Amino acid sequence: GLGDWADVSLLGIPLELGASEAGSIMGPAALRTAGLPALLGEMGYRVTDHGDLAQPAAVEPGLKDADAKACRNPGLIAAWTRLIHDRAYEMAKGGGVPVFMGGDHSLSMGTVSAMARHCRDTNRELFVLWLDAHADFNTPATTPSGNMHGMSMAFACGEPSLMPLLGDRPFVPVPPENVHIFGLRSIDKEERGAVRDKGIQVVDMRMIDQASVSILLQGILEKIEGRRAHLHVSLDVDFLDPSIAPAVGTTVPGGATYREAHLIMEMLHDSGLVGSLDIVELNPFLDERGRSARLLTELVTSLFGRTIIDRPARRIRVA
Ligand code: 5AB
Ligand code: MN
Ligand code: MN
Ligand code: MN
Repeated sequence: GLGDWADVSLLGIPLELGASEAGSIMGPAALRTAGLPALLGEMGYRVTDHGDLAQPAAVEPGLKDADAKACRNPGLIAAWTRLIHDRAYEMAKGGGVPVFMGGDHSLSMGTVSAMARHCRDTNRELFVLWLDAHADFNTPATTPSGNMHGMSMAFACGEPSLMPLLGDRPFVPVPPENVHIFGLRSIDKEERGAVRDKGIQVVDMRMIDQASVSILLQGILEKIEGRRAHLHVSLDVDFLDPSIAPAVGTTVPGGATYREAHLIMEMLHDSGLVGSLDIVELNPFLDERGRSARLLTELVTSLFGRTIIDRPARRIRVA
């Protein structure tokens, strides 16, 4: 986990083809402008910035005709998914903590499948914390929009109709019971049924209001602690309340507050369980003077152990 790992590998993934609103192609540049690599370096991490992936040429996605028609940009998303998977898998093998700077959330098809494959190689259990207003559990058959950033969690859990996107790479699904969606407040009718039937773990905003992020996240971390586990955190900007993070094309009111978001990152750091991170859906074209990019950068520094005052790196028990 993060506690022991002094190396951080950054990769920019300027991808916006999975969303309908253009602009998240600029996400990696905004995170660099906000100082993410430099701040991690100042904190004492050895940071390797692998730069940005270059847009690949479209491939034959291998989906059934009706499914390909229901999706936007399937040939390009398939090409990106394979490229991202290959790079993410190499980064995981190289050691250190990979941080993927998006880019829209369809990039997680590549990153999560790569972490699952790496975990199988290294005999670890993969857990995923999906910090998002949405479940991203649509399929080509259920999508209301055709946007593939709304399908990435379904893909990672092994949705058969989406499997061909990975081409000839070995596909390792994430067990749905290891997936924790946190912050949910917008879900489509058929996603709701799929999430329930698969046994995906969900903390919705109403639970957060009633029980607090602290108690709910602690419950998740306690389930993972003490196992040979790798926790992949996928942070969608729309998890945050739009008043603090306006730079996202899919805002939903009633998101996490500034302190809730920091507390989550601080607790994740103290857990020592985090092995990789996606920062997705940042759309700098919609930002206000860089404030969302700056907030995300701050949140990442909290995840990497920045504290308000010096404190021993351990969990503060609540109950
Ligand atoms: B995001 C919606 N469920 O499928 C769909 O931002 C929204 O990565 C998906 O969470 C939002 O189009 C995808 C309506
Ligand atoms: Mn998402
Ligand atoms: Mn979302
Ligand atoms: Mn979004």
